Amino acid sequence: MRAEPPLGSVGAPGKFITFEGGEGAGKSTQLRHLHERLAARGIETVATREPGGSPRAEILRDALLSGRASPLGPLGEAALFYAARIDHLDKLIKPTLARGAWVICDRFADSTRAYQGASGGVDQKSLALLERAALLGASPDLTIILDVPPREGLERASRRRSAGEAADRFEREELAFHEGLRQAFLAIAANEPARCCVVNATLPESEVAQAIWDIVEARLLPPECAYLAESAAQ
Ligand code: T5A
Repeated sequence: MRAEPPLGSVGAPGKFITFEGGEGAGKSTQLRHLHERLAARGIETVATREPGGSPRAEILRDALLSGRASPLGPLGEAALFYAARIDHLDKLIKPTLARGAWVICDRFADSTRAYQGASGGVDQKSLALLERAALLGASPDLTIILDVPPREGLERASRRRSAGEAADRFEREELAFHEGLRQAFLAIAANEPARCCVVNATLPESEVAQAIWDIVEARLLPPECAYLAESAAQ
């Protein structure tokens, strides 16, 4: 049986931060910036991603992003994203938080809500059941939602791909699918303001990084903690 302690603010000493948004919003780029800033503060941090993040979840990532799982339909794919997430939580996220390190993760459950739910058409009730069974109350302490118009994000993602590399199964969806995603992420942020912050990701990379750092400092690093971390880093 899986252990039940909730993550983040209620259950574990470490902090759990997720990055969400559409294709090419800059999540991986900003994850790297935040990792560096936290390290400079002396905070041990593990950077990870979804789908994936543990060896078994990486196998499912391959099936999901290649499109081999798409004949299962959006509900079947959602179940696979959750199968991967259960392993990722059990093998990496929960043990890391439990020993007091922080976890920063490129995508998490909000992506399933947006991609398979709002844009993929899986009904909210089925997704909520999957989420409840798999997460057992676990939730990020903070979710940064990087907001960028889908056309711009898709152009960035396509520029970044090396010549000859194909778009993945979700990048190949129509623009309307990506517009729906953007609205879904904004709706999640509006519904859960205590957990989510929207950042304008059309700004230059360094400005986005600074905006994220300001949020992390204000929400997760109380002044006395920032002082201690600064002393430890010297
Ligand atoms: N998925 C995932 C689901 O459907 N359900 C789920 O439950 C989960 C977890 C994962 C796919 O799986 C789907 C969603 C996705 O389609 P992925 O390969 O992990 O796919 O890729 P994504 O998460 O979609 O991320 P991307 O690779 O598209 O982009 P990022 O990480 O958001 O962007 P990044 O940092 O790589 O930047 C893209 C380019 O833009 C530049 C960068 O240098 C890079 O070239 N850039 C900027 N340019 C201008 N201004 C800025 N501010 C910039 N920031 C970055």
